[in-house]
Amino acid sequence: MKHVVDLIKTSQNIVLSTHTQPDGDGLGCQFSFYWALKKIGKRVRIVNPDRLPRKYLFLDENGILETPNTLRSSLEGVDLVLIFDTNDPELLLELWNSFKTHSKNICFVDHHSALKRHPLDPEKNIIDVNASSTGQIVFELIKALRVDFDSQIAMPLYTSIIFDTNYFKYVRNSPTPHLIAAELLKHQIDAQKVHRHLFGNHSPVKLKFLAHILTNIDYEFDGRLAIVRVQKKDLDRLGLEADETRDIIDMVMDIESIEAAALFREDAPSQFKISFRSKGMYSVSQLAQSLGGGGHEFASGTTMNGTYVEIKAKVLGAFEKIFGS
Ligand SMILES: [Mn+2]
Repeated sequence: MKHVVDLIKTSQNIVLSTHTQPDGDGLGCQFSFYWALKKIGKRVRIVNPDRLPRKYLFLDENGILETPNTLRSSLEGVDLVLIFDTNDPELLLELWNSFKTHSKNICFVDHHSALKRHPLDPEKNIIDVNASSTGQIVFELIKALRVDFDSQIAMPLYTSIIFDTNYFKYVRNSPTPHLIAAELLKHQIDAQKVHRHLFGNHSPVKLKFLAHILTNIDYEFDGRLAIVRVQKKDLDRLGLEADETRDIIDMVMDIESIEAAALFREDAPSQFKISFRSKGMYSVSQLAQSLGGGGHEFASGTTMNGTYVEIKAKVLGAFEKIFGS
């Protein structure tokens, strides 16, 4: 952490970014760190590959976030880019090239397994696979910078922790997420509001959509693997964002009899984002990497091109290695 802390201290123009199709963890880290860096006089920008999904608008009441289409000024002269919640440059899309061209330094701050296809210098980046959220690492980073927490800094970070632990469901048997959340709650956060935005914002249409998806789950390997398919035509017909599908796989994982799940989301014709979850008996990190993606031991994903039938066959082939023996 020391290298990154020193870099932050000596940098004046800092850009904060996160992966495409952003989630509550990466976004929470960005907004928290934005206000922390502002407090110590840095010039900070939040620049992401994608705009904010609807449910996260509450984090950006000031309209700070920029995307490649809405840049307020060029990215020239940036001293440091900090990238939260991924260590995969491909997930920055075309922004990665802009950052490489314009920034003196780029550091990843993340809790996903380091990728074999993009090795990182562990001295110059912060990768902690034991952290339950990237927010947990950012909490330590803010403390190391000796910035005092206030509600503006604490609320987004609380969002990170609540989101990535799914309300403390995935705490990796560590007291740390609870301890950090308790620390953050001392700073006048409207926790109920955060919970409502993250988990209580379904529309009637979304519930209808869920009913359809959950009715059509496929089971493979004697019911040990659940397969969920989300078709673009259904999202389009109902006017739902892709982000609205993010919580489905966690609902499916609540089925007691399954050991793992895969969700296929069609983002464009013949282009799928596939999410993998495991209850802990089998790792899905290597499985995702073998299919061109990455992630955590028990929560990972990839994107693949081809028809649903072709891609499903490839994914089942990869699961065969886990379940087949
Ligand atoms: Mn995360």
